Amino acid sequence: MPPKKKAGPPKAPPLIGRVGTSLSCGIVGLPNVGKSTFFNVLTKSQASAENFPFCTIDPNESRVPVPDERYDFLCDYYKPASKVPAFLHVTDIAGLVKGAHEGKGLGNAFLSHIKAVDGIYHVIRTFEDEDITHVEGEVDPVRDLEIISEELRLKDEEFIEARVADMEKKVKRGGDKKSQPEFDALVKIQKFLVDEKKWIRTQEWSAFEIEVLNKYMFITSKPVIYLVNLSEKNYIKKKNKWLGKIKEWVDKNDPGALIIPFSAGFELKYFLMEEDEKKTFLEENHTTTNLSKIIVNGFKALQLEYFFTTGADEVKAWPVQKGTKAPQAAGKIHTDFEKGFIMAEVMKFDDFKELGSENAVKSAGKYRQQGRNYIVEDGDIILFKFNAGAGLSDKKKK
Ligand SMILES: Nc1nc2c(ncn2[C@@H]2O[C@H](COP(=O)(O)OP(=O)(O)O)[C@@H](O)[C@H]2O)c(=O)[nH]1
Ligand SMILES: [Mg+2]
Repeated sequence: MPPKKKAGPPKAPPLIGRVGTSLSCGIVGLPNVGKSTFFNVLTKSQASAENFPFCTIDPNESRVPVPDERYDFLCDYYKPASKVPAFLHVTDIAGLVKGAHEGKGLGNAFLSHIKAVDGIYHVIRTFEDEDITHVEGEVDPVRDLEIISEELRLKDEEFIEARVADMEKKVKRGGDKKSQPEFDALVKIQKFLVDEKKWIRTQEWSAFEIEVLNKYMFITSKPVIYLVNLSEKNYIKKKNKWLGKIKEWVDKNDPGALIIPFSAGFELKYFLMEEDEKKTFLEENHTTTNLSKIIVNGFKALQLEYFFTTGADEVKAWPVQKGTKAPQAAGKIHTDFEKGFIMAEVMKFDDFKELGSENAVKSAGKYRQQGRNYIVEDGDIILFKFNAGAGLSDKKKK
């Protein structure tokens, strides 16, 4: 396991990963820890809560609306004909077992699924239930964390060893000078991953190193959220003997990573209740469902955010990667918007909510015209102005 890191403020995750907005989180863990229960309740409950058609891409793949009070407010305000929230794509990946990296269980197939996702929900089991076998015998989530994390690291190890050996031939013996910088970066990554047994996401990398990392999409470079599956009773009491040990392990090995306790059993029971029953149940138990928190944080972990376009026709959330500039954000709506970009007229959601209307925001001088270098902020309400002819010809139309 990676040795202890010096304590310090958690670092912002580096921008490692695929570019795009249809990024997905995969649910990973040992068998029988509650992954599928969680996946099913997540996709079904969000589908009904948002009154949005349940969208199945594949039995193990789905997309769930990202809950957001700002979006709800805008929908209430405009009562638009069409409403489109932001979505998080989620994949239920079948259980990994010890030795998966060398093909145990259905090993390699599962690992290729993990390679295909951009973020990981690592589910660990703390609930006891004699009827539900634990592959390792008894319940011990810290041991399980070690097993899964090590399988994932070993898969990266196997990959990088092969890649370094291959490039060594080209660079050292074949005289391929052009590949030297990439080779050097890979050797550095290899030392970190193989010799120090650390995960790529726990280190800061240079821009060039990130470029190399993004060429290969290592599993340990993906952000992880730890989901602790508690029994219903423990979840309601917010108590379980493993919680402290899990936090200790995560702080030591994956500093800054988020741990979210939940209960798949509780969420399932809650989902199956009648609407009026739900409210009383939560009140009586002084508790709440944790699914929204899990979705919102999964979306954030992928370095995604969104801006809104609003009106009587449509209220829509448009996912963009953090740090996206106005013309590229406009390009999400239509490529012509980017090509012919003139400006972005931006209202902050809080101003809109506080002042009550677009006109009031304008009168208060808070409706801003922003240029090409404006970096879009999460929750911005934007109207793009663009030159409609710019996309059609190279010459600028009047
Ligand atoms: N007691 C209890 N059982 C659970 C809980 N979550 C899942 N299970 C049960 O554990 C078994 C395995 O769950 P499943 O979601 O299929 O696990 P997976 O193999 O990780 O996908 C099923 O019988 C579930 O009903 C929980 O929070 N409490
Ligand atoms: Mg399953």
